[in-house]
Amino acid sequence: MTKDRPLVRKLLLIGLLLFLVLFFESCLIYSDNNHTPVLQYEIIDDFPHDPKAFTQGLVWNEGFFYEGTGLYGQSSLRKIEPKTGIILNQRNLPDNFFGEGITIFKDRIYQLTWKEQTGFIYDIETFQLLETFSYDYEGWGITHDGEYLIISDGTHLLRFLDPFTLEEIKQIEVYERQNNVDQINELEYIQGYIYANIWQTDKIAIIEPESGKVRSWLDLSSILDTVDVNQKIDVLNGIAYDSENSQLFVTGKLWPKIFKIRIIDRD
Ligand SMILES: [Ca+2]
Repeated sequence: MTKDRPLVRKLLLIGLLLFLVLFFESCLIYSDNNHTPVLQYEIIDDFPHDPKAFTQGLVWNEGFFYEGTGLYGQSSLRKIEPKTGIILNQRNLPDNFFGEGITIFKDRIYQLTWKEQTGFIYDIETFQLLETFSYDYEGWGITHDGEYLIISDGTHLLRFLDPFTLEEIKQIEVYERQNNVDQINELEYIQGYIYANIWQTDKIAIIEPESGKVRSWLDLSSILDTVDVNQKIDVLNGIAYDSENSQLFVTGKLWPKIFKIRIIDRD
């Protein structure tokens, strides 16, 4: 019996070590699962942006930026030449409408308004108003996934609408771990994910459209450090994507530049 004791001790020690290794490993996996990755980016290029444009919607379509601007008395829809920033076409909203997000679906431009519960649909070539529609929530951002319009209302909800009947098909709740992510603003659907500005932050959430889970973040808080800013600026807002050339563009309200960026470490 006494001869066996060192062996028992050895076995117990090995068992304890094994337990500790497995315990700490599981802790590491647990903490990794709890961590939402923050992606790095680099600036590829920049383009002029009207520093008076209170950007509420930004889209790329066939070589041009389309922008929706806000504020009462200053809201507009614009087509812009990227290199020069020249406004090629502009339609102003009536003074009592605060323009919000825009998206382009099958040659029709959809534009939301903030508290007016009214959406406008225009012809992409002429900017002629084709249709108006109404909704019973605040209009913030809009994009589409090729099938449905996707709309944010400043909460953590994203609503999916039929682009023809404007009927609401479903909603998803956006969350990170157990917490809702609200103040969801300008949107862009990019390669199967919804990219969303979060109001009053310099962050973009990258959201899984089925579950609403934020799978990663893009932190753009230092992107304006590269530019001399002499005038008042507001928050990051405006994401556009050139799907043909896989190019991502971002800007902000009253920002003097639109940046073309590349995400470095996609997870
Ligand atoms: Ca957009």
